[in-house]
Amino acid sequence: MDKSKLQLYFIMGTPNIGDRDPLTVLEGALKGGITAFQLREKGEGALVGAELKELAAKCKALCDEYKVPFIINDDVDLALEIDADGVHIGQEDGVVSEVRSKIGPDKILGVSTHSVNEALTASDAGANYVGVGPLFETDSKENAGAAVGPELVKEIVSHLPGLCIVGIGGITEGKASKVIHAGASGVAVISAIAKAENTEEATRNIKGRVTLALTGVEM
Ligand code: TZP
Ligand code: MG
Repeated sequence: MDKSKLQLYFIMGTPNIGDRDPLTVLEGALKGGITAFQLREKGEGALVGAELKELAAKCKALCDEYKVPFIINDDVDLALEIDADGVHIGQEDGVVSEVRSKIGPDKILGVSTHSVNEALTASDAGANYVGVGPLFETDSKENAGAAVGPELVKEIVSHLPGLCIVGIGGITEGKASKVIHAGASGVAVISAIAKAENTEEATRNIKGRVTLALTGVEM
């Protein structure tokens, strides 16, 4: 896939944003320069059924306006129903090769991985990119497991240099460059954008750090 689409990958669901309107938060992030968006509707109060489908369709329409890929977490059927650009699954969410067959060759398929072996297996089975983490401590995911540090990104890159990797878990503006320097194509964040007071500004700041780290012109 086009690696540049992973530079700043925003993940959000309604449980991450309190009382705020998800489309307002998403539009702020799009204006600030996110390069991909994943709707991850999980946890207490998460939307399901028709409400989820309605939100997903609105998020897709908004992402389309900004030409940013729209990816759905876990729900392969919903991704197909609303013609999302892709789907992201974890290790317990199905067999990667089966999901690839179901969505066809053109949609983006991302897989959460926690080791070199999982990354290799996902890549062989048709994943376009792997998520690696949690790199740092996070409150955004239950049972996320221990923080593995950017070193795991480095290790996976050394074994699979062609693989698109996005780091995830506890990534802030201040930590983004560490993740890129470890060899990731980009950073995936929930709270650094979803919980920011000014969504657009926070997004722009993180994006700036990622861009600088990728071009190697930091001072
Ligand atoms: N997978 C591993 S850590 C995580 C997910 C979905 C949560 C990331 O959220 P935050 O707020 O950016 O730490
Ligand atoms: Mg999952």
